[in-house]
Amino acid sequence: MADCLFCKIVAGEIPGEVVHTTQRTIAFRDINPQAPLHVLVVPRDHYANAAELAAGDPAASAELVTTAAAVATAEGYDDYRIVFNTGAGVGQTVFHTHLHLLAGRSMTWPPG
Ligand code: IU
Repeated sequence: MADCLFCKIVAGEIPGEVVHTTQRTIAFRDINPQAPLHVLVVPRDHYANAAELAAGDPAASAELVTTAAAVATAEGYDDYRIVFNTGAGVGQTVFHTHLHLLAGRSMTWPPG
């Protein structure tokens, strides 16, 4: 998608600090980390949100989660939070599906 920031990171057209890649996903550090570990896992193909990805490419949807788990393990974290924001009303700002992986600090529930 021409104007999608995360499509451009996937394509290598703009830099991202990539920590892990798989056939269907790439994982890179969030530019504004909210925890000691804050990585975004995105599908290589463009889908606007998690539900559209799950409907359109279930294998990639599952691979987001397995990739996040692999990154958490590689970075030494057993406990982590994974989050999909869906819609501007709950804070989604980039409309290319991305799974937030957060770890390394205590977290409250419910989230703010
Ligand atoms: P959100 O769920 O759509 O709000 O998450 C978007 C994330 O993308 C957010 O945490 C930003 O800090 C992050 N991000 C980034 O890592 N690199 C960028 O160039 C931009 C946003 I713009």
